[in-house]
Parts: sequence; structure tokens; C-alpha cells
Amino acid sequence: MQEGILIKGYGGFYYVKIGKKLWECSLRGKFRRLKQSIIIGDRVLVRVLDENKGVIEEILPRTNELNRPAIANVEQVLITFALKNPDPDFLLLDRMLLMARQKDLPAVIFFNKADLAGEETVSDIVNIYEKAGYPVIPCSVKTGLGLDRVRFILKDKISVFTGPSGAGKSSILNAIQQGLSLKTGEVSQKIGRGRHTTRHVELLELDFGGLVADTPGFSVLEMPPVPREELDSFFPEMEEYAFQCRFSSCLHDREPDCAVKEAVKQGLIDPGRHQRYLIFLKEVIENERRY
Ligand SMILES: Nc1nc2c(ncn2[C@@H]2O[C@H](COP(=O)(O)OP(=O)(O)OP(=O)(O)O)[C@@H](O)[C@H]2O)c(=O)[nH]1
Ligand SMILES: [Mg+2]
Ligand SMILES: [Zn+2]
Repeated sequence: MQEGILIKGYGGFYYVKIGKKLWECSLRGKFRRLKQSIIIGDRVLVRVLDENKGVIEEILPRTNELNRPAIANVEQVLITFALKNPDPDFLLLDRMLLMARQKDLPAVIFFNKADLAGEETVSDIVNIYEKAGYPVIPCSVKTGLGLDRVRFILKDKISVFTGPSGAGKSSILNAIQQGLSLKTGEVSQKIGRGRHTTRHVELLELDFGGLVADTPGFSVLEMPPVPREELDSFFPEMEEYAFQCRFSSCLHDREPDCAVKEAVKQGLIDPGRHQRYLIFLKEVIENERRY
């Protein structure tokens, strides 16, 4: 048997990449019986029938799994927001960063549509997230800004795009890989949001090496069940100061002698990031009550 990666499902068949070739596969009935689901990104063992057909006999254990849409075994998350049209929702961005960290997945932030924002706005926003400890790439499909860096990030990795509708995820992919012609959609001027153009998930192959999944963004982002004292560990820039707080259980909210709040005051931590931390803290505490 040969090992491959499930890259798409279509018309009842499963397309598995083994080496450089694609095999049209069916799935053993036992998986349905065992209620074992197969999802894009799964590593599978295929019994080869002829030069392009096979049967999936085994689904190998996943290193990770994201839901809605389901995808397995990714190596990094590309969180994409437009700098304008639609305006970035930083609460959603921070929620996505939190999700990635909770799954132990490296995150890279793409700020697209740099052509629509003033230079100062771009550098202010980039600064906030670089200071927070994330790789940030301002880019534009229109002018080509940053696209080489985007390629470099994607090269030889299995990546997944996320971010709100209309941010330009599919457009970025079309720009860095010839022949994809993924559908893109105008941002509605009336509601200021995208139209959910991308509707299904598949892993796309990049000529320069690597696989990447375009997605409609991950729809339900629940707060992971973290204890309140550990929420600060999801904010890399806060972790640096938290150990200097007077109380080791400090939540960096109303406690005295809080090194995190002091760092916010001194401009070392972005106040917006701290505010959003406090919003998440409230959610975490509410969740504790529920369980
Ligand atoms: N001005 C400008 N427009 C862009 C840029 N990138 C994408 N767009 C436009 O933004 C709109 C949305 O782009 P899509 O690529 O469909 O966005 P998406 O993130 O894939 O959206 P969904 O598939 O709905 O999740 C399209 O009209 C694109 O032409 C950019 O860098 N600058
Ligand atoms: Mg899309
Ligand atoms: Zn503190």
C-alpha cells in the first residue's frame, strides 16, 4: 500500500496525492461502520488498483484538526484580513490567533489591500501585531506588494487560509499561483462585507512547492476552555511581563502592581490588544460558570 494525502473530495470520489500524482479513490465501507470520518488533509494508505485508481484502506492518525470547515494535518494558519473594504475586525483577528495558538499552530498574519490604506495606517497596524510576536505581511494583490514574502511563507508547507469573507484570500492565491482561477467576489458596498464566495475546501498544489487550502474562513470560533490564569499565555506580548506582576495569579485586570497594565501605560503593549484580552477574559470566566 502507498501513503498519500487526501486533497479533495468530488462526486463521491476521494482524490489522493501520492508523490506527484493524483489517484481517484473510493473509501472502504468499514470507515462508515466505525464512524471514522475522513477529512481533507488526512494521510491515508491506498491500495492501488491501476495507474490512477485506488481504494483508501487506512486513515492515519492526525497531528491536528480544524473544524468548520474540517481540515487535518496543517502546518500553519494564514490569517488574512483586509486593511480596508472590509475594515479589519481586530476582535475576530485576535480570536483567530487564539485558536491557532490553542491548536499549537504557527500563525502568520496577512494584511491585504494595502493599496487602499494610508501608509501610516498600514505601519501602525503591522507594528501592533509584530510587537505581539507574530510574523506580519502587508500585501496587495493590486500592486503586488508583499506577494514574494507570501510565496516564501507558503513554500513547502501545508497551509490553510482563514479570515473574513472579502479579505482577498482567494485573490492572493490566484496572484501567486498561475492557472488556479479561484472564484472571487466583490465586497458588498451596502453591508460592507464579503459575499462568502469560497464555499468548499480543497488542498491546492503550488508549483514552487507546498499545499494550501483556501477556505471560507472558520465560522464558529469558540473560546477554548482555558483557565482564567492561563489566558495571558495566549498573548505572547503579555507573557513577557506577566511574571513581574505582584500576584502570580494576576489577571491583569483590576489588580494592583500589575506589570502588564504598566507596560500598556508605557506603550510597550498595545492598549487595544489588552482591551480585547479583557473581553476574552470575561468570556473565559463566564464559561467557567457554565461547566
Ligand atoms: N483593492 C484591492 N482589492 C482586492 C485586493 N485583493 C482582493 N481584492 C478584492 O476583494 C474582493 C474579495 O476578494 P476574494 O479573494 O473573493 O476574498 P475572499 O477572502 O476569498 O472571500 P470569501 O471567499 O468570500 O471568503 C474581490 O473583489 C477582489 O478583487 C487588493 O489587494 N486590493
Ligand atoms: Mg474566497
Ligand atoms: Zn498583571
